[in-house]
Parts: sequence; structure tokens; C-alpha cells
Amino acid sequence: MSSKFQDLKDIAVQVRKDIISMTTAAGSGHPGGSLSAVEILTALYFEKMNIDPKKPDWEGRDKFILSKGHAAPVLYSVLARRGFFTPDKLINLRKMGAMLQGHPDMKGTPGVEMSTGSLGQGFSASVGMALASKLDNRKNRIYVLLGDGEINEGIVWEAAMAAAHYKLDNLTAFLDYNGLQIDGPNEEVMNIKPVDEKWRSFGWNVLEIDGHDFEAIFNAINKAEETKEKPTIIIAKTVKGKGVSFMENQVGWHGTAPTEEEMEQALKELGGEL
Ligand SMILES: Cc1ncc(C[n+]2csc(CCOP(=O)(O)OP(=O)(O)O)c2C)c(N)n1
Ligand SMILES: [Mg+2]
Repeated sequence: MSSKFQDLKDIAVQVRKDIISMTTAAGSGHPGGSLSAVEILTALYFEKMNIDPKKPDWEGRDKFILSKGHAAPVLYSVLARRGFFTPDKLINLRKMGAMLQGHPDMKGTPGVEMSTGSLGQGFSASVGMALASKLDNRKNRIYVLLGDGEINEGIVWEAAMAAAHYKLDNLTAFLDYNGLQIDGPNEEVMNIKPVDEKWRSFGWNVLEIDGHDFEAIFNAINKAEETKEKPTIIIAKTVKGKGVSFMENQVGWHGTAPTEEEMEQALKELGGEL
């Protein structure tokens, strides 16, 4: 089978398989919100971002911050498959003393730009990074991924206000709009609607896309790059647990690892020879 973006689609299958295998081996972790973000991270790391896996600290690099740090498995898989470290490390997720801890650690893992997990803080840090790049006249871009439950945090809105105030057009945020958070739908836990109007009123350029469609993701990233004087948020409609039938849109898969049998079913469904 071949189509536009077929290589990226193949990588996305591999990343989904990694997420399932890693969390099963760990016996814990967050598959649902990792699976919903696969296409966004794949597009950034394999196509869009100006990065060098052999020089993770190169000054001119673009940066990605996983503000919803619990989705660490998707970040680790993409970093490994892109060459920041070898994929054999993935299976040691969450093991005592291993490099890949439950939430990203910027001091322990090549390619991790910010330690995250306390919701809202990574976004705030990304705003600081974008401001620093502007002040230093660097041409790099800063990308950040927020969860839709995450934006319940007050710190998010303080940072959003600052990003607009400082006209941080080098900052592109993604909202992983999967409709669910830790223990229920957003509407029940803390309603975020109308989410587009909220960001617009904070001074952001707002785009809305299907977060599993590579073409839509690239178009939106390019539009963000062309937008001057404003940061952009790409509200990406996604499915929590995407790709595994029994995980899709199920809140229970937020922070639960698959059993061996569930892993086998999931890997079979994902298919492919990868
Ligand atoms: C400050 C803070 N409060 C609470 C938590 C616990 N927590 C972890 S994930 C999560 C829900 C996040 O939902 P969402 O952002 O929608 O994530 P996704 O659906 O993408 O997995 C919560 C409340 C946390 N990590 N940090
Ligand atoms: Mg969510």
C-alpha cells in the first residue's frame, strides 16, 4: 500500500506498538493519552522540526515540550525511533534506575527538553523558551503539547496571556482535544468549552484540525509559521486510545497498563510487519 505520508503512517504504527509493549512490560503508565498524540509527535519529529539526534543540545534546534508529561511513552518511542537513543531502552520504561522514567526527565534522557508531569508547568516553560529565543534573536521554533484536561490548570492561562503579550509567534501549541481526562469527560470534570473562543480572547491565533490527519497537521503547522505577532494554538480533535479498538474513547485506559493478552490483541489489531 502506498499513499501520501505512507512512511509517516508506518512510523505511527510502530510508535503505537511501542506504546502498547512498553506499558505492558512496565505494568503501569498511560496508554490512552499517548495513543491520541501519535500523529502530532510523528509529524513534528520525523518531518517538521529542525533537530539533530546526534547533537540533542545543539543551540539552533527546534524544541518540543510534552506538557502533558504523563504521555511519556509516545515521546520516548518517537525519540528512540528518530535516533536519540536505541529502541531497546523502551522496554525498561518505569523500571527502577532506568533511563525512561514514568514522566519525562530532561536531565536523564537525551532529547527531553523539559521535565514535565505536573500539569500546566511544561506549557509555562515553553513560553519562557519562546521568549528567550526572541530575546536572543534565534530563529528556532518552540512546539508544545497540552492535554484538554490539563488546561483546567490556572498556570496555563497565565502563560497564555504572557505568550500573547510578548507576541511569541515562534511558539506553536497543540491541544490534544480527546474529550477525556483522568476520570471522566471534560464536560463532567471541568468544562473547557468554548475552548476556541477562550484561546482567541487570550490573543492567540486558533486553528482547528483532525489530529490524526497528517496533511491537516502539516497545513496547520505551516499556517502557524506564517502567522506574525501572535502565538498559535492548533486544537487537534483526537481519539483517546486511538488505534486499539477496546481502548478508544474509554476513560479507563488513561492510566492503566494492558495485560499480556490485551497487548497481544492490540498488537494484532495494529497489524503490519513492523
Ligand atoms: C498539577 C497536576 N494535577 C493533577 C495531575 C494528575 N493527572 C495526571 S493526568 C491528568 C488528566 C489529564 O487529562 P488530559 O490533559 O486531558 O490528558 P490526556 O487525555 O491527553 O491523557 C491528571 C489530572 C497532574 N499530573 N498534575
Ligand atoms: Mg484529554
